[in-house]
Amino acid sequence: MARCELTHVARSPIDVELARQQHRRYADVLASLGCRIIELSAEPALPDSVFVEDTAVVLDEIAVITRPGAESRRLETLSVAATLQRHRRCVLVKGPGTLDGGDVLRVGRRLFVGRSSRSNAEGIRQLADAVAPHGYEVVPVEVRGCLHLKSAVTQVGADTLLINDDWVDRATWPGMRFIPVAPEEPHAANAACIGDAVVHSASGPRTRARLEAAGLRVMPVDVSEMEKAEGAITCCSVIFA
Ligand code: CIR
Repeated sequence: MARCELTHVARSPIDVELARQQHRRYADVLASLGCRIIELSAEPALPDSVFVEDTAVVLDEIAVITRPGAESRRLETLSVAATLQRHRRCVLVKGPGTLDGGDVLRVGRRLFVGRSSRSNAEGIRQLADAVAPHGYEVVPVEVRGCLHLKSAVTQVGADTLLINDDWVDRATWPGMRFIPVAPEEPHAANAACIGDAVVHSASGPRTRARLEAAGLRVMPVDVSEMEKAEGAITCCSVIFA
């Protein structure tokens, strides 16, 4: 993890043993919410491989295996594809396309995709081609100042998005309700919605208070070591039915 990719975050020492404990606790929280955990083997040669979200976009109908924008991360898709092909028909993003799963926010039958330093127009086009036959529309979204679209916005309720307004424009989602992150917690817009629970980072207590004030049930999880690697809550899993 010490050799992880970093784009908007300064490098600081990562306690790998603590990261392991946090990861175990994260998996336990998902399991407590009814998820069946499929755990992949560690990839010691791939420093960002804990962030499996970036390697695949899984829908009910198919899985799109990405081609991560960071070259150091391309081999991560092999083990993920080998596992996912037991659950879905897999379609691969091919070069020169690049796509990171962290850029893909699904809201109903729409996939909003961040045009980031990791996901390019060709990758987004290939995703759109793969999902169109299944009735999904792909909507490219401009993001600024953060790594991925889901660093800036995630879904926390049927009609509610958690958002950092500095990084993405809420006009992209007309008709949705918004909960803005607390100003002192810019990284707190990343959350995973599982059933009626919102899994959220323990590093965002003020934002958590806003979620709770909106009537949401929040499960805080400490992912401090993943955050030093510019990862967050959604990055550490690929959640599918
Ligand atoms: C990277 O820069 O690719 C990793 N250090 C962090 C990836 C985080 N993934 C995510 O937000 N989906």
